[in-house]
Amino acid sequence: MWSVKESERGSGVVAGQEDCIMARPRAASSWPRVLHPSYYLRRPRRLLVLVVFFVGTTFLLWDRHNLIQNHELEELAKYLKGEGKTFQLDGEDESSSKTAQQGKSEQEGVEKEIEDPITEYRRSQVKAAMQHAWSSYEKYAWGFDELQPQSRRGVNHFGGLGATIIDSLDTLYIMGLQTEFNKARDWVAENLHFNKNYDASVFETTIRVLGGLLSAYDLTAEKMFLTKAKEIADRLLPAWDTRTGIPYTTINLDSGRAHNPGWTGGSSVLADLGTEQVEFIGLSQRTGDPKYKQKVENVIKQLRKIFPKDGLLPIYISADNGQPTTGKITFGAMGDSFYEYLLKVWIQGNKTEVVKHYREMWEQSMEGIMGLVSKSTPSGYTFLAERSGSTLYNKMDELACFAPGMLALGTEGAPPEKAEKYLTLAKELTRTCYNFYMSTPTKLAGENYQFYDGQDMQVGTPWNILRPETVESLMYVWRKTGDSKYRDWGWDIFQAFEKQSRTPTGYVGLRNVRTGEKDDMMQSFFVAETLKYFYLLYSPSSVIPLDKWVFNTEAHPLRIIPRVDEPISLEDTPEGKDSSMQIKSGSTQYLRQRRINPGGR
Ligand code: DMJ
Repeated sequence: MWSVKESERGSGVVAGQEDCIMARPRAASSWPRVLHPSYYLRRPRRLLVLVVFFVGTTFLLWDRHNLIQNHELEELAKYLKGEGKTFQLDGEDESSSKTAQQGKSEQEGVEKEIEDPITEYRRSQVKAAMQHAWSSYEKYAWGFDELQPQSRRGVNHFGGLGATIIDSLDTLYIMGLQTEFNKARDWVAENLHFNKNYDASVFETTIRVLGGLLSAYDLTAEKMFLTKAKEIADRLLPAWDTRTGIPYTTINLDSGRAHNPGWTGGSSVLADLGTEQVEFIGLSQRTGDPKYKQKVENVIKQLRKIFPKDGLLPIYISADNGQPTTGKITFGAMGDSFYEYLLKVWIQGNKTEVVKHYREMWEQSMEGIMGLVSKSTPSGYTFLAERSGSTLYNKMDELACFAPGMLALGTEGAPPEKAEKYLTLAKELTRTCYNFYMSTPTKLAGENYQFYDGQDMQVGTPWNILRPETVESLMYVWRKTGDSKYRDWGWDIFQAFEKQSRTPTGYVGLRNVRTGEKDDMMQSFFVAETLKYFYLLYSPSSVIPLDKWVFNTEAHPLRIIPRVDEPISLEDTPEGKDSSMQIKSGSTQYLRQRRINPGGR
C-alpha cells in the first residue's frame, strides 16, 4: 500500500522546491516552461515521472482497445469451454427419450461440421437472444399470446392461444433449450384449449398454431402435439364451407361462424387462402384423414380456373364466385406467401407426380415475377415493383424480402438456365433487402420502401416490427451459395436488433427506424422465425436439412413425406375422386417410418 508520504515522494517534488514552484504566480507564461524539454532535463525525477505516465497511459489505452477488439474472442473462448451446448434433451418417458436421442445425433452432426469459431460464437449469441426473449415472456406474459416488454405484461391478439409458446416450441427444441422446451410442452398439454369465443384469423391460426404444433410433433414424436393440431384444425375447417370452397378469412373458434371482414370489401385474401395448404396437407398425412387436404387443395383447383398466363394473381378473391375483386398484384403484404406455398407444397410432397401442378404454377409465377423486376437509380438496386392492372408502382414491402429465399430454394428442380436466372435474381434482391436495413440510421429496415428516380430506396412506412423475411432469405441464399458474405450481412442485422430492439424485458420493434423510437411489442414471429433463421444461418446445413424438411411460412419445419395419394382432380366434373384410401396408404407408410425413425432424420 502506498502511504501518503510515499506518494508525495513519488511525485518527484523535492522539498522546498514545491513551495518555490507554488509561489510563482499562475501566469500563462509558466506553461511554455513546463512544456520546455530543459524543464525536465534539468530535473531527472520529473523526467522519470513523465516517462512512467506516458508508458502507463499508452498501455492502458492499448489494453482497452484490445479488450474491445477481443471481446468476441473472449466470449467465444468461454463458449468453447463448454457453455451453449445444443440438443441435450433428457428423456423422462419413452417419447422424450426418443427426443433426447435424436437431439444427440443432431448435435453430433453439428460438431462434425463446425470449423469456424466465429460462426459458432455468433450462433451462441443468437441462442442467448432467444433465452432473453423467452425468459422475458416467461416472466411477464406467461400464457398470453405476446409480450409487451415496455409495459411488462401480456396481450392476446390471437384469441389467447399462447401464440408465443407455440411459436417457440421448435425454436427452443432446435436450440437445445431443454428446460424451456419442457415447460412450453407442459403448458400446451395442460392449458391449451381452443373453445374460445374469439374471431380468429384462419391464416394466422393455421401458420402459427397448427404449424407450430405439427412441427413440434415432427421433431419430438409426441402424440399430444398431433392431437392438439387436429383439434384446432377441426375448429378452423368450417371456414372452407363457402360456395366455392375458398375459405373466409375469419372464424369464431367457438361457434364456427366464418366471414370476411369489411376492410377486404367482403373478399378473401390471396395470401390467406393460399397459405394454408402445407399445414392441412401435413395434417392429413400424419392423421391419415384426407378431409384436411381436400379442403385446401380444392382452393388451388379454384385458383387454377383464374390463373393468368403470367401466374400472378390479384390479392382479393371472392369466396362466392372465385373471381378477383381487385387488380392489385404484389409479392408483399396479402400476396406473398401464396407464391411461397406453391413451391413448398411441391417440396413437401417430395416433388412427386401428385404435386407436379404446384411446381408448374410456381414456375409460371416466376415468369410473371420477371415483369415486376425493376432497378433503382443511381445505384442499380434490383427490386420487385407492385402492379395494379398494367401500371407498375415502384414500391416494395420488406415482407417481399422472403422472395430471394424462395427463389434460391426453387433452383432445386429447375433446368440449369432457369436455376441460374432464379439464383441471380435471388442474390440481387438479397442485396437490396440487406440495404433496406443498412441504409437507415438504426440499421433496421422500415416496413416498406419507395424507389424514386435518382434516389434509390427511401423508407416509406417507417416502423420495424422484428420481421424475419430478410434473415430468412439470407439463410436460404447462404445455404445455396456457401458465400460467407451472407452470414456477415446477417450479423450486421443481428447486431442492429441487439442495439435497437433489446430491452431488459424482451425485444421490441421500432416505431420509426430513422429515430429509433421503440414500440411495445415482441411479436411471436420474432421467436418463431427471426431468431430461428438467424440460428440456422450460423448452423451447418445439416441442421434441419432442406431435402428432409420444409418450413411453413412461420418458419415451422415439417418433415417432407412423399405423397403417394392420387392427385385431386383438377377438372370440374366429375368431382375429385375419393382419395381417402390412397392417402391412408401413404400415411400408413409414413407412420411406419416414424416408428423406425421417430425424429425423421
Ligand atoms: C409471419 O407471420 C409470416 O412470415 C407471414 O408469412 C408474413 N408475416 C409474418 C412475419 O413478417
